[in-house]
Amino acid sequence: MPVIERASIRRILDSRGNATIEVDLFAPVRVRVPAPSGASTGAHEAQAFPKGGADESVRIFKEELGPALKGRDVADQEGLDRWLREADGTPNFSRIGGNLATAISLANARAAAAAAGQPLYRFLGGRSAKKMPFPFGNVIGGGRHAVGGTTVQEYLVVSQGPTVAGNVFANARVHHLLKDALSKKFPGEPLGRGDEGAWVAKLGDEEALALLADTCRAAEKEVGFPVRPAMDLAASEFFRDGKYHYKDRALTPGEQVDFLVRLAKDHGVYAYEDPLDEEDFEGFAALTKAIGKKVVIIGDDIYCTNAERLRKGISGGSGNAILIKPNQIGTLTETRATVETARKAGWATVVSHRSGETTDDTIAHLAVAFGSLGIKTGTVGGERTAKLNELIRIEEELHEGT
Ligand code: 2PG
Ligand code: MG
Repeated sequence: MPVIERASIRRILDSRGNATIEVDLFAPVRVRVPAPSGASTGAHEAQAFPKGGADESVRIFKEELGPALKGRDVADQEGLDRWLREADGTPNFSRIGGNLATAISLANARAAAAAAGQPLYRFLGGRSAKKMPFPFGNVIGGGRHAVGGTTVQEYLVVSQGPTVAGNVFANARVHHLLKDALSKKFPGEPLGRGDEGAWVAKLGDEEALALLADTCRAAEKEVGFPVRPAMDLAASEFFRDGKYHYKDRALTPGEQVDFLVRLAKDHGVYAYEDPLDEEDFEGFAALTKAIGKKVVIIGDDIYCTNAERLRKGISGGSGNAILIKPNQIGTLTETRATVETARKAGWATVVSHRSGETTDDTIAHLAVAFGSLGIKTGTVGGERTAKLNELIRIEEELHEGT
């Protein structure tokens, strides 16, 4: 395979207006991969940027990593990823920044796929990459992604029809229907949108779920296939002094499990992400024991795409699915190892965007390559539709058998 002839970097905007970085590799064809950033970050995830921010990552790349990339064979992904770890020298990429490592690592995969003349999903997933993920679309939000919204970070719609194109449009239909429902509920009041394009309104947490569940039922009647509600609670963000603090109540971990069991039953919840604090492996296990046969229980902040933490979760039954965000761990090789650990244990994977995104579409390819159950990447907004539209194109390509 070809070698990297040249590498460059620049500081660009993410969707929140913050600085992030973007890496170009020339091998010899140019590939380009930027990196996104989270707001509700897990305590155990890679540090996105070193002290000094994106500027410091740019400096390190220009002075150190960029020149050293020259001459590397793009076929050696694992060697590159090991080298990135060594070059960083910290457990959480705090010296060079997890975003820099992720952008270099994924750009190399893009370069190798280009050299092989294959789309990335096929290059990484082989011939068996043909299952399309269900899109998980954020439609009502709060938490750290919005001001004045729900305590729960995300209320999502998961459409489950036969095609990804149909599901993407069904999710968008729910977003539209919710606009109508919310304008009717709060006549004349302004209606906002959060970082991921979800509606932000003065709703209680169960009220938001009930409204979403009703709207999903209405959409389901129109489209004729299952359209289900889901939630990313990002519960660590409102867990303080041993309790989960909602606007109208504070719940102990045991009460939180009972509350979520009841909500799932009353509103037909399809999936819960981060339903409990990121250190509460027992709470995750109790909830999974209670409803894990019917509900997808996804760990995000608790696992941080980290195979070691996931193994602990698997051995204790703390969930049945894991959220996969490459920049939580920093390299493609480690991301793949985590996906493989999940697969062997029979856990589902959901590949995810970050709240501060770019128009990059790499995660659409990863979700197909990994054979993931889902992809969480919003419903509307250019940086979200970049991934959703790429899924539609991939599906078309798979149909044509190219
Ligand atoms: C999450 C993500 C994406 P952030 O919690 O799952 O929705 O948010 O990128 O802010 O961590
Ligand atoms: Mg999350």
